[in-house]
Amino acid sequence: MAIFAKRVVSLALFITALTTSSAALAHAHLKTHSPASDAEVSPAPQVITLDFSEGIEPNFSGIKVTGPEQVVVNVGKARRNAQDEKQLIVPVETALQPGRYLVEWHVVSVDGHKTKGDYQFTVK
Ligand SMILES: [Cu+2]
Repeated sequence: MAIFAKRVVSLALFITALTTSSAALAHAHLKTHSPASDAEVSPAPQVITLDFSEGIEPNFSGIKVTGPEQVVVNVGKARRNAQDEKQLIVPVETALQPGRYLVEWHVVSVDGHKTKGDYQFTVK
């Protein structure tokens, strides 16, 4: 009987997890980006592109890029790919010197929810 009760509880937890994760799918999660996480790239990228799971609002979305010695990189205004509302494109306005870079992103998806995260890449 106790085993049966445990199974009922774990089934309930499983269903809760499924429901929660499908609700979370409505937010814009970062799927892929260029340069990729922990990539070593050469030449230095002139744009940074981020692909999300949902459409995003470019006016409320953007990135901050920090380079070696905590120097903040000048980036242009984030825009959305005209053909793909899930892709954010950010021009890099200075030539990146070799070193490791931190990209901190924040977006608002078309449903109004905010998400954020960060990753790093290296310029060789
Ligand atoms: Cu959402």
